[in-house]
Amino acid sequence: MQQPLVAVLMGSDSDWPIMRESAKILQQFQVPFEVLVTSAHRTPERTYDYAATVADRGIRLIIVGAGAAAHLAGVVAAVTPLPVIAVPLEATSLAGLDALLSTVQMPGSVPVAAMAIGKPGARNAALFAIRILALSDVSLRGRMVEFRQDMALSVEEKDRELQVMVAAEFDQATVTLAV
Ligand code: RP5
Repeated sequence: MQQPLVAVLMGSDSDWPIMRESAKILQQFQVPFEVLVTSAHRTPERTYDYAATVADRGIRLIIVGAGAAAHLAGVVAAVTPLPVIAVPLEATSLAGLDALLSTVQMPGSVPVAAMAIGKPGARNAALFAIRILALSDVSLRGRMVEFRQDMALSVEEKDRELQVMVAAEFDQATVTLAV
């Protein structure tokens, strides 16, 4: 088993279907990680103990997903010197806006990097962590370059498919096709 470099924390197991997106990206890039459910409110001592020792165990970055009055990322950032990347999650009738504001409005001197609400945020949290790790890992940087190239190719492929659909549906006296 490899030394985990990234920790993926979440306030509840109900956050896992979204935070799984972070895990999927980390696995895709072969970045070893660990996952943990711990709550700033329901298990404050467990959260403190984890945050106080996580850097000493060789973890380099912490991704934190939480919904509602989302204080987990801020509490962890208050305790650990490691960079904390937060994902606000939709868990109440406020659809994640509550978590976004709780996450992003940190007081000065305690930084938390906040991603978008939900799945895109969970994906981006892992990609952001990978970009940071790639600063000192040439092979990881290579995998990131490849990922970006594949993404660009897939957009071009989708455009080709769209052009075919438009050509089939619309009068070409009216629409100009891009290819
Ligand atoms: C937050 O409360 C968790 O991060 C979760 O998003 C939300 C709801 O938790 P459960 O009531 O589903 O356990 O602390």
